[in-house]
Amino acid sequence: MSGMETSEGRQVVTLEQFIIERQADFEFASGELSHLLRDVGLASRIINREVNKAGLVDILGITGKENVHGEEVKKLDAFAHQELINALSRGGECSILASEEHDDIIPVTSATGKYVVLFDPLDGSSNIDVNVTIGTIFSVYRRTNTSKDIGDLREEVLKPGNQQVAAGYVVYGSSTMLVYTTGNGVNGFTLDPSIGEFLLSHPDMRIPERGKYYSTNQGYYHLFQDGMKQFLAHLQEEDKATGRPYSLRYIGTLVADVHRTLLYGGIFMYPATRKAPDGKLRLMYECNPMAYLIEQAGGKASDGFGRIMDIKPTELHQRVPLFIGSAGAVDTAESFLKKGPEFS
Ligand code: P6P
Repeated sequence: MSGMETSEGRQVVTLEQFIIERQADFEFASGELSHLLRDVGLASRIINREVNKAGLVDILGITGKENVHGEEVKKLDAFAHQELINALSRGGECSILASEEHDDIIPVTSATGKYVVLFDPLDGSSNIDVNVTIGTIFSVYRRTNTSKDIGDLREEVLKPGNQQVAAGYVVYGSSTMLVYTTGNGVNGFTLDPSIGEFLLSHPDMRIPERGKYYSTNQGYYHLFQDGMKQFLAHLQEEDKATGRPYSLRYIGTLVADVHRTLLYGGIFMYPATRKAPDGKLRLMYECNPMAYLIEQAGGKASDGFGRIMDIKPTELHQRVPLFIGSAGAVDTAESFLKKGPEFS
């Protein structure tokens, strides 16, 4: 992989260089997906700029609007949503968009692009005001028809995750990283703010076979299925041979919790509860893209009973339970859930 030489003589590879040089790996290597990924990279740099100065200008606080789920939309959410719409519409590679912040699909009328992009523009926005890591998640499908009929357009969006052609996230934390896959492994790029470029910092990311962290909101323990309670007890038992007990880490931003799981191994869980039998996380623009990334890095993603990416979607904003991380841990979680699916 050729790169740019810095003044200190170091070879660095920018996101753009990497995308172009890896283009041949991609089945539909025609350049459009490369342009699309660059469009996402541009939008995320603009969002990053606003996230970093959010505490300094009056962009915090509530817009007074609610999103389709009745949740207050903070200004940064709305800004990130609009930036992604602008970048992806202008880029011309996408003809259909969908966002957590918009109730229906968004046909890009001007473009005849071959791609569909679904995104959560600012995941974890409830953490914005306390300066905790937040993120952007995106999922890319290739169009299979050229119809402009809204019914057909909806069909183009509601595809199982196993038909994704690309997926990724941006994590706005102590540094800003973009992590993505096009089906040939996972690569991570760290933003160098001094030059405004994402530089290859984590080539060929692989999730550890086993980690030492589990991640879930224990506050809902009393609402969990019996099998989930038994799995947590299993993780907390002392057993050096299987690296137990695990430690609990929970940030409350999916992107941050899954990013840590990708780097350190272990398991993240947002399970069903008695009050929310489908869990909280969205299949199309949270669970599917994260599942694609983690599977490409050697891990697994399940709804507790089966593979996330095999779920046939019925609604754009549908929720599913999520168990994602090191393959062994996800398999063990499934074995407990299957023995104890009931809430008692
Ligand atoms: P809870 C953030 O609001 C989010 O959508 C995900 O990023 C995160 O994993 C989850 O909700 C946290 O939910 O119920 O634990 O606050």
